[in-house]
Amino acid sequence: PTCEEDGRGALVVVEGLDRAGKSSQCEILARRLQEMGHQVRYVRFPDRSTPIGKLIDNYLRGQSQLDDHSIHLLFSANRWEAARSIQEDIANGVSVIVDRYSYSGAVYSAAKGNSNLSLQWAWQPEVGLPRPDLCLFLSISTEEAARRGGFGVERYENDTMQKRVRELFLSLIELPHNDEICVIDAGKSVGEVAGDILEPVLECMKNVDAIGPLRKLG
Ligand code: ADP
Ligand code: 2DT
Ligand code: MG
Repeated sequence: PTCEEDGRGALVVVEGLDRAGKSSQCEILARRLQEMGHQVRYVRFPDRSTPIGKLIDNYLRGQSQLDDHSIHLLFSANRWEAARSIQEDIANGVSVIVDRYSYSGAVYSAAKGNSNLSLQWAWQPEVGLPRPDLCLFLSISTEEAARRGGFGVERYENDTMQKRVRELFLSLIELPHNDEICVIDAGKSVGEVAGDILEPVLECMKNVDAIGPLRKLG
């Protein structure tokens, strides 16, 4: 038996810097919610399994060079190609936990040193995508994140980029329309962070029917 038989699912996004603990927390959260009897699907962006995702994967691994605008739009297209199935799941009472979404999309592109790509320009392709009911921002300092392991070989995994990304994330969070963002201290232990996340998620899942149908990003 599930608790959502009559209602819709919730769209919950987890955002943050590289090594903030997003993927670990998404897995724990999805498992816990399932154990509680909820229907849950875990989605991550970029989804490297699709044709568009393969182009993104090549780019991130340094196997291809792409114009900054072009790769930016591919990241967005990778969300658009998943939008319908997310909407359908939500309508059918399945909650969808998303590992990175539009905030990463806008912030990483705008953080690139030599691109003239503004945060405002970068946000535009996201307009109209399913709007998260809750966004959990796993907040961690770049120093703390660096202690969790060295940088890998992918693009964006360097100190300058991470510092710019963090600043831009924080500036997005402060925008007045972003009241659905919940800042989580991701510097705590895995178990503590999981506990801090569960509470706002359950609260959100309880309230989605009062919110009404899934909204769109503006
Ligand atoms: P992300 O998906 O945000 O890049 P991961 O969940 O992959 O982060 O975690 C990155 C690394 O940090 C992994 O080695 C993971 O085991 C470790 N880690 C995750 N959360 C914590 C935590 N709260 N404290 C210490 N290490 C953590
Ligand atoms: P993972 O390590 O989480 O797979 O991220 N990125 C991600 C963007 O630049 N734009 C986007 O829209 C998204 C979703 C962040 C891979 C890298 O891709 C970046 C890190
Ligand atoms: Mg991850």
